[in-house]
Amino acid sequence: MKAPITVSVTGAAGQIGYALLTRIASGSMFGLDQPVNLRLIEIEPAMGALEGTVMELDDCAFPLLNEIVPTCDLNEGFRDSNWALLVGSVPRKAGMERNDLLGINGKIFTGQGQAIAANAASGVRTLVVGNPCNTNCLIAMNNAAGLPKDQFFAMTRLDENRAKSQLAAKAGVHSSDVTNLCIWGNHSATQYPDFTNTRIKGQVVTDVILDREWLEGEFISTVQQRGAAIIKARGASSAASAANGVVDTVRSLTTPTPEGDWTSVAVCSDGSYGIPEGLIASMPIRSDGKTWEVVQGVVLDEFSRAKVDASVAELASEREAVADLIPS
Ligand code: NAX
Repeated sequence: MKAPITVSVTGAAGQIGYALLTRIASGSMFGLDQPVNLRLIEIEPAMGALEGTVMELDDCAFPLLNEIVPTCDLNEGFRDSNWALLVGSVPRKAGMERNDLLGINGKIFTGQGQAIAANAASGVRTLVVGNPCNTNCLIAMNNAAGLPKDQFFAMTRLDENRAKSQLAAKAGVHSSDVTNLCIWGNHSATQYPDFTNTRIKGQVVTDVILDREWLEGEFISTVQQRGAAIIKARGASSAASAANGVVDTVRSLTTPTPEGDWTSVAVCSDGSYGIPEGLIASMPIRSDGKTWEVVQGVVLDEFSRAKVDASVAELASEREAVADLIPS
């Protein structure tokens, strides 16, 4: 049996946490031969609810689940962590401006970044899900002194999966037939699901779906607004699909990317594609199972370039709004 891997999850008593923890503990994330320790982090008022989640995990009697530590202490929560999944954050409330939300959540991620740097295992990788996830990741990364920037990620995989599913439905194929789909930029309503480089059964999408007006209009807005549509239909925001996006992201970073394909994850920009260095922006990534690289040479036509630039401009303005939380 392999030695257990330690996974810290913040917001563990929330609805994504509820859907995510069973996926991790059952082996979906790290494989059916990999035992896991779970360090579950919540704020004090949610510790009672977390206790209930822990009871349910106990009652699953998962063969791979080695240990569960529920805590509201960040040092304990990130101790020896190999993966830090930062799901918890404060939701936007009525009357709250986007910049207020950036500030409130930003403060959470300074402390978490510091605690990860101080307590986690060497080589810890951090994936931020809690919104605004790109900028929260930027703050955590910049407050995690000494940790390499290429080990911080923010999630856009749910958006990628949503986009694949929309294209597959339009083309009458299975979503697994859709490859090379990149979400560019911010996990927000400005994100750009790039259909121009996407392939369906190896063919460029624009040769399969001839309705360019649909691709440029309804397709993009459906993906951008999918979260809101789910809230309207379900009365609650996406949880199972979000948890699935977390599982897919971690698997994509820990297993080799299929030949010729790529996946979407927001990473610290090295300046590729003219995206300012240091921003946490979503772009096409390939992994060898251990390290990752930005796929180079993806051609952005005029339409795509304008969409990418708009989303990146939003990221730059978010960075300005939280400048006081980023140590120089
Ligand atoms: P919930 O409100 O159900 O759960 C959030 C949990 O986080 C709560 O239990 C709360 O007590 C906890 N929390 C708050 N502050 C915390 C802190 N400082 N430390 C530890 N825990 C803390 O939200 P849920 O539906 O689970 O969503 C979680 C986050 O994911 C939200 O920010 C949401 O916007 C974001 N999402 C991100 C997505 C993405 O693709 N990147 C998609 C889904 C989701 O919308």
